[in-house]
Amino acid sequence: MALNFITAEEAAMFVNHDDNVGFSGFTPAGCPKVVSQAIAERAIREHEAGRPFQIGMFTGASTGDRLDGALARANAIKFRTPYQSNKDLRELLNSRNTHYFDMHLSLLPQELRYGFLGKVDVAIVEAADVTEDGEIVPTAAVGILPTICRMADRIIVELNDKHPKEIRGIHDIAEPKDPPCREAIAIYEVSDRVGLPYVKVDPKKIVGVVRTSEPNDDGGFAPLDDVTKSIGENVAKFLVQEMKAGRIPAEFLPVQSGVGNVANAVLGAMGDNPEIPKFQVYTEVIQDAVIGLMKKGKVTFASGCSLSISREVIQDLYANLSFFKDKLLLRPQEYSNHPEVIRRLGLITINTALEADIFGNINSTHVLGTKMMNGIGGSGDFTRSGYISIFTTPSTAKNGNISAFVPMVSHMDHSEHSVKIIISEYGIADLRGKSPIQRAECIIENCVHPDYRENLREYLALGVKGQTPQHLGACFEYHKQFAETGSMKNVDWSKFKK
Ligand code: 0RQ
Repeated sequence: MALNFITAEEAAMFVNHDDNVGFSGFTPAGCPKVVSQAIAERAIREHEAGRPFQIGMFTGASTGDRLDGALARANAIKFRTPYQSNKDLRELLNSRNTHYFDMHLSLLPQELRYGFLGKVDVAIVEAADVTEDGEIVPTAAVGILPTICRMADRIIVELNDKHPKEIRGIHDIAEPKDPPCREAIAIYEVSDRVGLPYVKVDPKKIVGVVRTSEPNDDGGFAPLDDVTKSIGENVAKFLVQEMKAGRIPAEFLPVQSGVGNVANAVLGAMGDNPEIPKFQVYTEVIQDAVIGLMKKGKVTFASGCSLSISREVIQDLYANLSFFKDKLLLRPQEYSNHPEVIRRLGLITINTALEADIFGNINSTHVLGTKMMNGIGGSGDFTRSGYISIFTTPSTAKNGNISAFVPMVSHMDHSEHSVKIIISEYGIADLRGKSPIQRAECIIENCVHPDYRENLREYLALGVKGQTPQHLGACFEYHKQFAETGSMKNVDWSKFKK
């Protein structure tokens, strides 16, 4: 069946008001760019004509500005899930002008299949190649692409020639069978393949193919500062200690690392540390640092869901595909983040907290308990099932006026039961085998910024009885004082003293 090449504007006419639309990609990598903008423009025209136009959105994770940003600015979003990090979308959902629900990334494809989230009317997917018999080769990310393509009534392909057709072969595409009696996922080594190098769809569903040459959005990374550098070095130091103590085998364990500057710094520090041997990466987001370490031979294989790398690095990777092709695999998020595989491989998981409490609970998502930042992303998938689950965070935010360590988190994403290690620029809190009070002492002495240490010691000394000495009248004083004065410093506990 011949492919129907159309314009982005023509493609946008296949999307109707109230449709649920699934998008490929994961972070700005692999996301549609031109059809999404054409849909946003269409929404604006419809709104100007006095007609409603909003779509439900399923994505892999965050996307590029030409997808989330454009549709948010056009007020074209009925609901949106899962992770997001676009400024305009964040504003839209925090003002409750769209409905947003946050989900563990590994669960989205199966919950779509189970019918928990409604129908997928249209799938809009970026591809490096598409054939007349329905083989779609994704680009730099996979996300939920296989599931939305299978479930959707209509598929629109954005064929992007910034990604060479020769990347066919770096993807490993499969979908698990659903319960009851789901089969094991046969990934026993980071490099094991369980699927095909393309997504196979019914070609009759491909309503149009739009050609484009648009590159991915390029966030880039902030240069290392003293704080991110120290966090990275502390993570590397901790992992070396664990190896020397025999708790990490000499051949090391595969590593997962989250997204952002801290995550990039951590991997950089692991690469620079001569005591850490060559290692493998089993993660969702492969960032610049991993590619650099692959070139140096320190990372021997990387499996992920997304090549979330800068334009410069992706060009280098494509120019040297023969070097990378047998060292890289991109999988759907259902596989890159699968708890069964994470536990089997024994991953060292490293994610970033927004806020932690002194008893070891983590808030990854909500600023001051109310405003959504980005979402839980894959951090829950990895933390709960990892061999060692580490959280990193700078000890303070906003010029030192926010302590990342508070008496009680204002929203909880990861509980004390899953969090094993917390690391700030000041040091390492090893929470394994410790009671709540021991954890609190360990976090205060090792991770808290010196400006807040004595104040948190005083909180602990308020004399509350019980296994976890949380003072229910005082536990949100840091947040309350910040809302009133703009600083968490020097909270006065005297009125809570017995
Ligand atoms: O604010 O942007 O106004 O300057 O939060 O903080 O330190 O720049 O850190 O970019 O690495 O993001 C947790 C959000 C950290 C991210 C989070 C303010 C701070 C700054 C960002 P500004 P930084 P990062 C893989 C795994 C959850 C999901 C996850 C995240 C802004 O890592 O989304 O781990 N993680 N997924 O000033 C108020 C506090 C604050 C605070 C920092 N306690 N209160 N504001 N900030 N701490 C990803 C995927 O799954 C795709």
